[in-house]
Amino acid sequence: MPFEERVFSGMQPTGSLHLGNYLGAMLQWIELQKTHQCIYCVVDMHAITVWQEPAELRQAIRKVTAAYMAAGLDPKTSILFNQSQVAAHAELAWVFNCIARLGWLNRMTQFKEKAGKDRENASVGLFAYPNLMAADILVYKATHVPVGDDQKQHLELARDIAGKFNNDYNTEIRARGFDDGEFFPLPEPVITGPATRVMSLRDGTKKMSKSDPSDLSRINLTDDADTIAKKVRKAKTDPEPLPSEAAGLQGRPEAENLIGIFAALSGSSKDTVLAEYGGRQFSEFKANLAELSVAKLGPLGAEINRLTSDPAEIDKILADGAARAAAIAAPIMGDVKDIVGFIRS
Ligand code: AQP
Repeated sequence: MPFEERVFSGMQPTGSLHLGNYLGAMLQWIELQKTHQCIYCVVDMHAITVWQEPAELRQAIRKVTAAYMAAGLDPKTSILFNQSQVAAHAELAWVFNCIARLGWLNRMTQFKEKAGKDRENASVGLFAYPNLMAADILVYKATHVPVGDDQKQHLELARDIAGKFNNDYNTEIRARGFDDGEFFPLPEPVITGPATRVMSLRDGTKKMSKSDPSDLSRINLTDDADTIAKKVRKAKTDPEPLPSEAAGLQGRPEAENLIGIFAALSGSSKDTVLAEYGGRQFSEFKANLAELSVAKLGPLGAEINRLTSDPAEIDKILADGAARAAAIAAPIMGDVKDIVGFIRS
């Protein structure tokens, strides 16, 4: 039986959301809302895989929730909640810890990057993070996952886990009436936005990230107009004028990144932007990029600040979303328990 199409995605409340999160994932989330049942989560359990100050984490959960809504997520149409309120995520993650193989996780490049040289000191949670991510998706039998390019490998792992579960427990799955033996769908990444990989403003070879120690490397969604303009002005470039065609961006990662950001924010293509700015200096281009960024992100930041000024309302929205999410997850988790051989009341 084909699976009903369902969308799941999430972001970590590990700091301020930035332009990469917005262009790489959130714009697609908002679009998919028009055509699909969508479940959007603030993944606070993922956040604590590295140390978070509890008081800051609480604020960050609310701020990320506000950012989702400011970007256009409608908590009545879609389900919006924070992960730790739905226990089924942790329950299924444990089952998946027993399905996934160490060798699979050892290949995850994000763990290598985040653990760095001090691997022995990384939390077990950071290593097992992709298993929890697979559980986040599959506990709702979600079929589509809109993410930025950096999450591709984790999505492949989620597909491997779903496939191995379907295979290992095939007899039990069929015995419970899933005649084709497919209990979990193999979730598909949706990596389609205007800028699936936004790079750091300080280094065009590194992705823009919340955890980059340099605030100048990213545009936060709540930066004020002066800060946005300053960051664009200070963005690293090279000494050449801009090329007229995309081929001329080869080997110029900073130029390519800024052109990509301009194209995404203006809803046009890199070719169109280059046709206009080819042969011109970065200073002129940057002035226009700063103006465009402020025009697009200024209202978003103001709305995030307005929404976060009412934490009780945000908490109410999260609790309502968690109850709706838990209702979808409960029967699926119940089936999983039966399939693996647990006894439940
Ligand atoms: N630079 C980026 N370009 C495009 N998409 C991006 N995403 C993140 N950075 C970029 C997408 O945003 C979603 C949420 O990401 P996350 O918060 O769960 O974690 P992350 O990918 O690890 O993001 P950061 O900013 O790099 O956070 P830290 O520094 O805390 O790890 C995902 O869909 C991601 O692809």
